[in-house]
Amino acid sequence: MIDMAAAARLLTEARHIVFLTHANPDGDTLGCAFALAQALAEGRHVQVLCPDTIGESYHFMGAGLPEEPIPAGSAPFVVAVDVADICLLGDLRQVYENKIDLCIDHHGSNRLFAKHTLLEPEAAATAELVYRLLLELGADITHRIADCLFAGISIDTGCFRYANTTAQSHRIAAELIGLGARAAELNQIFFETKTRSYIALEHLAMDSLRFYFDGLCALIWITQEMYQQSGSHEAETDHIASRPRQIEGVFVGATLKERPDGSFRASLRTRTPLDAAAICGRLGGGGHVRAAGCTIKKPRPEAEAVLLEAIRAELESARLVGAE
Ligand SMILES: [Mn+2]
Repeated sequence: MIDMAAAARLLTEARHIVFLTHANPDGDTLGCAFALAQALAEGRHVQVLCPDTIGESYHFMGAGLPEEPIPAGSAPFVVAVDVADICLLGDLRQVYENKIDLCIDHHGSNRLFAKHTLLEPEAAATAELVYRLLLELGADITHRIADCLFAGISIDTGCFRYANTTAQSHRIAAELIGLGARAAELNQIFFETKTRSYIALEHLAMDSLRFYFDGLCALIWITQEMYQQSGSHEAETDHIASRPRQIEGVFVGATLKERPDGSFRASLRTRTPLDAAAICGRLGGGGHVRAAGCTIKKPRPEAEAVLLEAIRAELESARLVGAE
């Protein structure tokens, strides 16, 4: 583990730097990689590598970055950003395993796989560390770099709503806005704008909404037929799964997604004091306290029955319904 000053020294001395993001990349990993690459581009060869396709809403981050690949035969300084575990590097793992010089991260679960690690678990986003690192480097924080880092903080804090949001998150975001970050525009892109196919799918799914246990549980279905009708796909369903829990009085929001093989993926979202991981654990799944999932290999009516039974058991152990 190293501190901010030591990390800054390592980056200053490097001439060729490769920045690696995690697979299934989000705004924090991409924002950090592109902010660092832009801030360090002058007088160096820099490159950002991402194991997966970068979503269209993030394309602005790489704009203006010189497309100069690292010269062949050189051994670049390799930096992983927002990567807690080597497994999260996807296809890049084979190439860079044991070759990562520096990891900059905020996950308390970081496996310390890099030669040097700059880690701050209290930070809501790696972008908070990268901002302070750029100050340490005396880098010129352009409005584009400010956009990248603001996006990282906003996305990792759920638009400054999650419990991980701190005074530091707000302070750094405020400084980034002062440096030209387009806060309102970026938040609209990431938290408001939805595709038409997403809205069509959400409409169909919400139409299937049913309440159970006197309104303590709300359940929706997403079927293969709904994907076909809406033109949407499973990657777009994450946000839909959080909708049933938003309803007043609901403690368990359940979404049953039909798989192409006819099995169902249950996504559960709960409120205090209900444990989503405990419900899913009864059916062979798991996850976090407020968000968990499991796979149910049964036809539709039975799938619903076993899930409701697991929910009932958890409602009873939390004494929200009386045992029969
Ligand atoms: Mn992050």
